[in-house]
Amino acid sequence: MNDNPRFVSTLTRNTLALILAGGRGTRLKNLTDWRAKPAVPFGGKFRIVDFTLSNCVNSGVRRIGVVTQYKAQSLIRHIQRGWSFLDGRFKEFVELLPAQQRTDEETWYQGTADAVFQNLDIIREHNPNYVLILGGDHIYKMDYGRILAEHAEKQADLTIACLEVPLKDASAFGVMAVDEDWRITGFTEKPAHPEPIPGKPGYALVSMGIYVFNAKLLYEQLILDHDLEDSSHDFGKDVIPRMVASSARVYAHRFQNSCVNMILDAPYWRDVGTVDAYWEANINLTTVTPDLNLYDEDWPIWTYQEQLPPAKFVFDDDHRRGQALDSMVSGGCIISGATIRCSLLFSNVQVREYSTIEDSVILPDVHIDKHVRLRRVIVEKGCRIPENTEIGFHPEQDKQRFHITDNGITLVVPEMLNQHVHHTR
Ligand code: ADQ
Ligand code: ADP
Repeated sequence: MNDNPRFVSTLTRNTLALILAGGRGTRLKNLTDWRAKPAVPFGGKFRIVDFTLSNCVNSGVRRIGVVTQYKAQSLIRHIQRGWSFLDGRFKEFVELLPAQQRTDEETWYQGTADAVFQNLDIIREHNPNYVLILGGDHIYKMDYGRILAEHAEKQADLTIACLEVPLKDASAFGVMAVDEDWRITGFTEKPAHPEPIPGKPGYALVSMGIYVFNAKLLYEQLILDHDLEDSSHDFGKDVIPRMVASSARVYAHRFQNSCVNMILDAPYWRDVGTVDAYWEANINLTTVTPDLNLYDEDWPIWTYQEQLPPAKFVFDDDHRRGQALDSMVSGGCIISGATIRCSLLFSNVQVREYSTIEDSVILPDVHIDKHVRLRRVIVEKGCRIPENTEIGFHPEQDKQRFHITDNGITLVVPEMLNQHVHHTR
């Protein structure tokens, strides 16, 4: 390890992070009808992108650009409200980089490399030594100082964060081969038949879509790529395989959690990109020992939150108890004579008497009337669930109105209830 005591902080201070937050996230179905995937609420009070942003801030990488594209309004508003605390006097900022503004062409960003290329002049103005490119779609805690340190020590041109996944899942990722020094010797984006790790059959080494580039080399590579007619202008498909095939020094960095206590907090990196994965990751937080520790004081997850009163649990007129068991209930909620089990309630959810909610994820500003039963349901922001509704008990009937996944999770959005919500928050 380099013996300069300021080694890591010098690296993080000289880094510009770019969060690619333009992905559409179609597999989240109606949850991304009105917002980009990074803006989808997660964990009771956060948005998905808050995890990547918090990783940056907690790592000391505090010059951050967020590249937006698809349905960005909700994301932009969230970032403006929640992430303007960084202080320009310390050269810290979160800057929004919307598509369509920096180009003469009438096109939006093409691939991920194009999204960065189109912001090249802005990146250059900040004059970083390193550019850290991140997706805005994953839930994880990672200290980017470690990957930067490894990058600098190995004198790499590009370092890619990686982890091992079961071979059967590997086709969804960029799959790499490395030598004994972790230098990448092969890289294929989403191969149909991924190669296993030598000596570890059943597993492949995959890219997390997290890249550290030496800034000058990144500029060269993007300009080169932009001029190539047969390029789809994507990091995974074009830029990385080309650099690996050339003599560039491309290294892999093994992902480790930011957390000190590795036993309690095993490495966690989740794509909550499908309705089932989204439900599972949210519900997992309500368990006694969730896979993701949100109580880690050394690694707080920052967000925007409204000032709301604490959750309230009251008896109804018939002396029925309002209660929540094995659940998380956010601020502004009122549970009156209803029972909540194994569920996650975001803010400002009201549940009235004789209702029961089980194994469900309820997004903000939902009102649930009397005698409602919900099981294995995700309810979108702003829904009003009328008296006597049952969802999750009669699949054939539910299928007519709602979206049901292969695992039997029902997604309910206002349009499916014939409601048009006026969003004021
Ligand atoms: P994917 O996630 O499939 O694979 P992609 O769809 O390009 O790649 O998305 C990467 C990130 O960029 C996402 O956060 C997405 O929201 C965002 N994004 C996509 N297009 C964008 C655009 N035009 N403008 C702004 N943002 C955009 C990538 C790598 C794989 C790697 C996986 C890990 O290509 O090699 O294994 O990530 O999840
Ligand atoms: P978020 O909760 O993610 O911040 P909002 O629900 O506030 O997002 O909506 C983001 C944008 O999409 C707003 O412009 C809002 O008016 C619009 N929108 C959201 N949901 C609906 C809907 N069901 N019908 C019509 N417009 C909607």
